[in-house]
Amino acid sequence: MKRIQSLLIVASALLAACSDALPEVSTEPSSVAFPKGMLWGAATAGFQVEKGLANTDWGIFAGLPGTIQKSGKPDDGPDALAHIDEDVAAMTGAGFNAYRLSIELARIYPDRKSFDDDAPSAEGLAAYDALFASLNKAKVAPMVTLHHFVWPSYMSDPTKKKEPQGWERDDATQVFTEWCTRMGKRYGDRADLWVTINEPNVEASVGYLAGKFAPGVVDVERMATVMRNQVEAHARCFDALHAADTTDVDNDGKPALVGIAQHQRVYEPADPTNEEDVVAAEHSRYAWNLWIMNGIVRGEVDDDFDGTPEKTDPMRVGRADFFGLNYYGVSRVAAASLRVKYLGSVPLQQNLPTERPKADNGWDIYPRGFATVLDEAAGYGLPIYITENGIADETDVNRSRFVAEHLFELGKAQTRGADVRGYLHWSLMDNFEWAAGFCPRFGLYRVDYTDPLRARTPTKAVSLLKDVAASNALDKATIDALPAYTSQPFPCASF
Ligand code: IFM
Repeated sequence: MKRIQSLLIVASALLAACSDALPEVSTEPSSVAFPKGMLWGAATAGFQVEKGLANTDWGIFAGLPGTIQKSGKPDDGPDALAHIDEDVAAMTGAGFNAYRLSIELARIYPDRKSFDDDAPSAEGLAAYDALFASLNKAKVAPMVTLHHFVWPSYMSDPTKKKEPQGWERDDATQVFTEWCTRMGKRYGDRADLWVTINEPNVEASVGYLAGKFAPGVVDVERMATVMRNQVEAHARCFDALHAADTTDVDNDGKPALVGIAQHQRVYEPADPTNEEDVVAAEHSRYAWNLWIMNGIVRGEVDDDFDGTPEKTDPMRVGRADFFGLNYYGVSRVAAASLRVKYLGSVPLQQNLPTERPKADNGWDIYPRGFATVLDEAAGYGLPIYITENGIADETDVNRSRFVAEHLFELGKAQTRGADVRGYLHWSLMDNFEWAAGFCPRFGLYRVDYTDPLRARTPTKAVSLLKDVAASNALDKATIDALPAYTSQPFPCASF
């Protein structure tokens, strides 16, 4: 059985490699159309765009020597909570009807006592109330993320990394579930779309294996514990939100839709003719793209990541109303590379030896890979929201083509059966890109960090997205008229 699987893998990898080498196929449609009611918008995360979150693990981590490229300080970013109306006007100016944001636990409950007593910060609540009010007034639907990489320092402290942190802690699931209940009750009358955890796979692997994200741990056992606990915490948060949020904001008969935002990549073998590389790439795909979704959709418990679940947990079955898909590109896997328990080989994504153009952080620009992960996601039979897709492009030479080509793949995937309901570009504006500091500029709106007012300027992709959102369609001719990609020297770090 295993042998047949390997042969199939080799065959499909060869086919994929060949199709990559082929010129654009002539059966390409001349245009794609998107479904009525499609959500168009952009995404951000609290810590990346707000100020004043020093009381978090990332606040501490960013102050440690050598953690952030060019020692960037999170507070020097776009200061979004001081620019709410301006940013919401930027959204409506781009024709958007949706915005993905995160609410920071540390802003609402700055210390452990305030959390335990359920004594939220009035200032913290007022800030998010104002954001929701502005969005609701502008008829921009919020999609709310409840955990985007960041814990309050009373839950995770990178200066004490020998102790269990964040999701490793015994009380993490209980704290997170309580957080979900409280936010569902408070903001359920303003939001119907919820993301429990952003990119659990990235938080676990980069924070607990690569050591490049808070809390800066390098330990595969701890990484595996984090992932197991994230699945359980997501399932409990799913139930808590459904119990707490019973207001149907848009009157569609569904008070709350709850999902997770997965960072999906294409995992390709370093050498597609080498069976070991093919098997290693397939295992990476399983560990990073499928393991969590299998856990929360089918209830699979595969604690040793070997691809054969030990059991099914009924309390985790069906805990996703949608698949939140973040797509940026491709990773390569070589069987001979660093081998790690549970994961096998460690995939690489920066400066790959390929002909593909590169973004400023050295990631391959690979719109065809979007088709691969969309088809993979469609296999779960859930509605799909693109919760992130974007490019680091300081000089604004590649973003428009990047957006257009990805949207074209999205349109084609829909005709193959992917039920995509929304596209939220990463990001609305330039922001703090974690360990890479302010180097990568992912913003649709460029932020002038030298300006005390942090002026925002639209990049060229804004008008392109606006046209697509207005017509709910995209012509191939529009893409053909755009300049070809330019690979820049990539000065920015990557995870
Ligand atoms: O900036 C991040 C975001 O926080 C999570 N997804 C990937 C983005 C770009 O690296």
